[in-house]
Amino acid sequence: MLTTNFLDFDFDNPFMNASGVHCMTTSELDELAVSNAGAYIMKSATPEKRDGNPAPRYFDVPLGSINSMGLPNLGFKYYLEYALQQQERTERPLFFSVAGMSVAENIAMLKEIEASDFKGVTELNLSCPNVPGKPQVAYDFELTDKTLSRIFEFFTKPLGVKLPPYFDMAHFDQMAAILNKYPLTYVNSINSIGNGLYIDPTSDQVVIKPKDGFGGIGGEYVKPTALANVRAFYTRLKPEIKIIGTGGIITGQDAYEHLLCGATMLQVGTQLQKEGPMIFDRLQEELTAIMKAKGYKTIADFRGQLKTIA
Ligand code: RRO
Repeated sequence: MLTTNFLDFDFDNPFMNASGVHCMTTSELDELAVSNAGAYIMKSATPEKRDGNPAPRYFDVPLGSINSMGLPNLGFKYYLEYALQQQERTERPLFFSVAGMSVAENIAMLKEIEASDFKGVTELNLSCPNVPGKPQVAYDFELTDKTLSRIFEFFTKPLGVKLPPYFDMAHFDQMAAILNKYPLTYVNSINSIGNGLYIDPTSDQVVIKPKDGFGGIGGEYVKPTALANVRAFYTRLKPEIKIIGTGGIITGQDAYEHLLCGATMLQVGTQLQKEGPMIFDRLQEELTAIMKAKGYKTIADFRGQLKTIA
């Protein structure tokens, strides 16, 4: 019932982890591989291993989460080696995430992916909000355009981009016009809402150490923004560019709403961190129940069919 065709492959269901959650080490990745997630993605890689920001750097709060991890990861080679091993064991495409600290670093990693035997899809993270002194690339429209233009001079494998949330209709229009120039496989909206601030009510203190408590917000807080971004890009991008919907998926109803806005695959961050990989069983049961109640047999029956008021 939840089968999802993406990248010419039938995934059992549309659910995945969001990059960053439960995917830093091979043991976490192995747990996702055997879970009931339809697919999974690795932590965004930089060319070399990074320790990231000082702890505490991730904090669960009642309506979501705040993080300033600072791109801790085990380095590009670690993830490429894992991906090459895993793809020998399965037909299911793997998702590889890269987040270079500069255009040159992104180009260098993508050149290695292009030259390797990697057969999956690469997600270029243009929206990390947490590296001190490094603005989110995709808030700089010219830099995004230049980066993609340089990448598609040589990159021929499937590529998606992870975007930050936008909050203005003019920005949706401008970013969609840039993305439509390139042979992208997908757009993933949204990364965390950057640089929020959460205050502990008893201690009058921030809850994470880096950047005096400022960090990316995820979870229930971000669903309306995520749905708006999914819808805005679904209605503006050429049909070859699919949408991965990420942000505020806690229940089957949230997943259903992302699909109604036009998402093809769905990623779960904050709530996966709270519940662990068993969440994928619950989300599938809840989404299936909603589809049955509404008389839908497949996701294609309602994907993108959001109603507006005449
Ligand atoms: O590692 C992080 O701090 C991080 C990244 Br790269 C990202 O893309 N989104 C996020 O919320 N945290």
